[in-house]
Amino acid sequence: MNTSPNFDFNNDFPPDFTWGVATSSFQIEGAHDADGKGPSIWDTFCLDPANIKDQSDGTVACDHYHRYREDVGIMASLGVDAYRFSMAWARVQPDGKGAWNEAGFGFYDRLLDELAARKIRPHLTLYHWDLPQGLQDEGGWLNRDTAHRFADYAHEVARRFGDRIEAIATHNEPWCTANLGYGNAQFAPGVADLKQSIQVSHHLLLSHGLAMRAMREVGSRAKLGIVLNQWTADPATDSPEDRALAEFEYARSTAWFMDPIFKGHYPELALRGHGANAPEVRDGDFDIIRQKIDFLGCNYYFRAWCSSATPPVPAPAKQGVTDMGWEIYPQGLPELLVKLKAEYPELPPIYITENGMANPDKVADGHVHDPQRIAYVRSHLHALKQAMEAGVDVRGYFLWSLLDNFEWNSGYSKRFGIVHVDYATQQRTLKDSALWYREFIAARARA
Ligand code: IFM
Repeated sequence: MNTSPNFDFNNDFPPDFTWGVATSSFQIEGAHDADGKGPSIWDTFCLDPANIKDQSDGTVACDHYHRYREDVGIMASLGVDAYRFSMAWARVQPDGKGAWNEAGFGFYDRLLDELAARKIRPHLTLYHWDLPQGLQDEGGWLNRDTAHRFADYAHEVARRFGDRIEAIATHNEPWCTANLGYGNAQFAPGVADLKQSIQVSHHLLLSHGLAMRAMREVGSRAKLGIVLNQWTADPATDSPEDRALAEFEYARSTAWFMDPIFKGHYPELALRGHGANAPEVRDGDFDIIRQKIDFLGCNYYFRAWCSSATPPVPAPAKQGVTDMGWEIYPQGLPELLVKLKAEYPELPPIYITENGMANPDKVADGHVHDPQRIAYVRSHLHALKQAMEAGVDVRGYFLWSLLDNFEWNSGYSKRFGIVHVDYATQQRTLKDSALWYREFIAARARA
């Protein structure tokens, strides 16, 4: 596949295809204690400088809480149809249970008004990793009760805003919450315990099902679903060991979250592999988890490359790696989507809710030249088109991310935005990729 920024590629996606950009609350909002907001586990995690590569935190981030009008204006100038963002639970319910914070809801109310005024359709994620610290103090996601608190929160948000939002996702990438938050301590709350991480994944899925039920009760017009980070897993060699590793990797990641939602059980291979670390599942849990969803959000960045050798055989990375060190592998996207379609007959319409790359971008003479990102996005859109031509029902694409932002344990050292942010001045500069995306959207096929 040609990945040069200039290879010929027209926007001949369906005319009603949704083009968007994505962000999340903790990564851009800042205003960490404004207007009654409670602390989240990421506020706490950042207090230990050893946790974040550049010792930074989210107290100011992109100051989007105060600059949301400017940021929505940028989106409007790009011509996007939709904006995917998340709500900071601790902003609207400081302790994660009990009293609601009207001032916190006020921010999202104003943001929704601004989006409506610009005709940008909101896609909300309820949970993008910033659990209220108050709930963490009671055991966080390891405590089954947190799933019920999440359902209360989902119900309240749907009741207040459901008719003004196009789509609500319960979770963003629960794999990360479980595996990075509880498996290897790279993310908040910083626990490294395999058994706990697997139990947490079950509580996250349970909370998804409970929240779906709670939001359905409200009966708002928002479409309801979940956002998963997903990948295929390729063996590095043909050896039985590498093949077994790849099968297990797929089962314990992509299938681990898909099977309960669409089949009502965990994948057998992963359960066997987890052995004594398998989660405690109560009677009726899978009935709760297996709710019909209106859409699946798929975040795609890379494939898993599975090598049992020491040292491991590196991924071929024929198209290079991003600034995160992630292999650029657009072909994995259609491979993944076609596989999902074959494996899950009840698969609902899909949105690519995240895709993009980190790049060491710099402003020079008021410009940011990021041909690598343009090539990345183009090649992934080209690949996405192949999946659609193969019959996968994909309705939209959200570029990660609108703005450079707080990249979790990498702090501000990694830039994913199509808009550059100078953190000292909060100056926003459209990168070449933003200008390209604007032209690409504008050239969409007319009906
Ligand atoms: O920045 C993250 C985002 O919060 C979740 N998906 C992956 C992105 C890049 O790492």
